[in-house]
Amino acid sequence: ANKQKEVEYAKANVSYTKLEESEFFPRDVYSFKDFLLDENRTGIIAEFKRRSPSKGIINDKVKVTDVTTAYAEAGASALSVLTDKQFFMGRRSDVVAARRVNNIPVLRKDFMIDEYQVIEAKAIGADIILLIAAILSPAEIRSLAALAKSIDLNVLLEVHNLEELERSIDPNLDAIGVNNRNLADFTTSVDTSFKLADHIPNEFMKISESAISNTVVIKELKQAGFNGFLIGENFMKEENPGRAMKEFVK
Ligand code: IGP
Repeated sequence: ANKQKEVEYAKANVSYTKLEESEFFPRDVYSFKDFLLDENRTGIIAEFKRRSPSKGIINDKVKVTDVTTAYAEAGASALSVLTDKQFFMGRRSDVVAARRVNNIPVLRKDFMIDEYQVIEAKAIGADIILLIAAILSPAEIRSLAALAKSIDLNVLLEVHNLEELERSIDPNLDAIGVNNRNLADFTTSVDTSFKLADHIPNEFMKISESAISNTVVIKELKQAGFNGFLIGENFMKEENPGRAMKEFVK
């Protein structure tokens, strides 16, 4: 068993070394918090998402570089780019492409479950990783968040309810996102955010995720203490998502 562990570690080290040789690995990451609190930006984390499990194809006609640069121009505080292939038609090269043409934080939106993905996130040019409380144990969250911090990445924890929030809180997190979409049945309710707002300790940035489709809700979420608003479908469902965001924030 020991021998096998050694082989595993040797393999892992080889591939980690490769990741660390990426041109993006040594760069200074953008601070998620600074961009969320920047008065000249909107607080919107604008998402590039071709498809979703609940809606099927949303938009597979647009280019990640066109959309993300338009989002940034419209005042996005950060970009969210899906890399999950199976459910969201995402690719790691979408993050690379978004990174090359933008100078705001990029979130690698995926189901992170191991160390490799965290190191890979930095290697492909992401500044923020997502840890989903519903699929990770508190010990996993603690160790993945510590690893992310050790290579300067920002960490966004996603929760759906109070129980997930309380068991997952960790000092290495930067932001806590309340997902308004119930992953079990895909129903959405922004009330999930309003209910949890006051339970999120103030040292963390507060993000509301999913099903945000108008600026009145954003105003109310701001009043409830939220600093960030993750919006995907509402923009991506349009032929020109970047223009849709420009209209939205006008
Ligand atoms: C965006 P919407 O309803 O605006 O398209 O939602 C985002 O919150 C959603 O894509 C999301 C997601 C996730 C996707 C939230 N958490 C975890 C994949 C994995």
